[in-house]
Amino acid sequence: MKRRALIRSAAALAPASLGIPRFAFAQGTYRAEYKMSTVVPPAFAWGKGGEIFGTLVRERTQGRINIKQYPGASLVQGQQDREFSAMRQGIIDVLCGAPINWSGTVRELGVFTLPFLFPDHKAWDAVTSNTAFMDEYFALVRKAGAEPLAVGETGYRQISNSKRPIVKPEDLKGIKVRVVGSPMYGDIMNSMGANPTFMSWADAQPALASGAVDAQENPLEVFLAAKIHTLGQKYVTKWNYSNDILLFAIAAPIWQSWSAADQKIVREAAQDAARQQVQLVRKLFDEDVQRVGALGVAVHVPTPDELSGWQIATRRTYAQWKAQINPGLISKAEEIVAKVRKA
Ligand code: X2X
Repeated sequence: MKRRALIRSAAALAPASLGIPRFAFAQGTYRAEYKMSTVVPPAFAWGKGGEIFGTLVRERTQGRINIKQYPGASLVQGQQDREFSAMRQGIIDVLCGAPINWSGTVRELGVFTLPFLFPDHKAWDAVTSNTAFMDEYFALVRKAGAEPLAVGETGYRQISNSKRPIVKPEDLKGIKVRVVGSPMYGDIMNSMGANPTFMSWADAQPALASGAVDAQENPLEVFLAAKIHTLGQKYVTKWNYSNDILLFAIAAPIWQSWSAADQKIVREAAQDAARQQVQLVRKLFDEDVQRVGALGVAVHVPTPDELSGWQIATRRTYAQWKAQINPGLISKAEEIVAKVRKA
């Protein structure tokens, strides 16, 4: 037998017959577990996306890569705004999260969350599937220390509150609203007349229950899965003001420790998981007015005129944050959106 053929047949036989660990054929040393952080558990489309990803990777690598999900951002004690820096410190290996939560660490990744940037899913899809745009965005993720694999969708964020229907900006006056630790969301709420307060998701629920805050904003799939109506939230306005991506990414040193073949498997698994996750979010989006309404919550769907009222109220904040986040890339997103609007 020729030497090359010998090696090939030895390699084919090795794992089973010689008891050589499967990872011996990979590039680096593989860990027994890779830690993935998600803010919410698999009962939510977001957490489900993470779960699907982990399962697909485990199946397709025959267990070589074992991604374990830690929901509730428990690897950072619920402080979701620490996820990205914890990833850089080696505490988190796998991200399945919303860049809005990382705005204190990597502000330039927050290009998707500007108020009313994406009027509808068609616009959102046009930007997130634009190769040139996403290449540029992914280069920023790489520069920040992670290998980006795929984007899912966290979902359009809607406001809910315990006080009154929110139809026009004046209605938000004096309403204390919990927002995630993003100064941009704070500014948006201020510009709409509300009184924002920053809080982690873990702290938000008791604060709503006790009445320490009057309002919150989240995709309605989160409202439903977390049963926010049981926390005194009686009014919802479906104003579709912000829709972040759900970024699937791997800490750079971990990514580099995997073989090229495994990298390919993991990337494809993330893309498949993201596709399924987006489908889940969209299905819930289509049903949410009816499902939230069925809980006895008053859901207001703004008219186009009411929507432009909100947009006007946030225009200055939009411009300020566009300048601070990434004006070049955001201009490109605006151009893509303008093009599909005309089409
Ligand atoms: O905390 C929230 O509101 C949540 C779950 O939507 C995020 O992590 C951004």
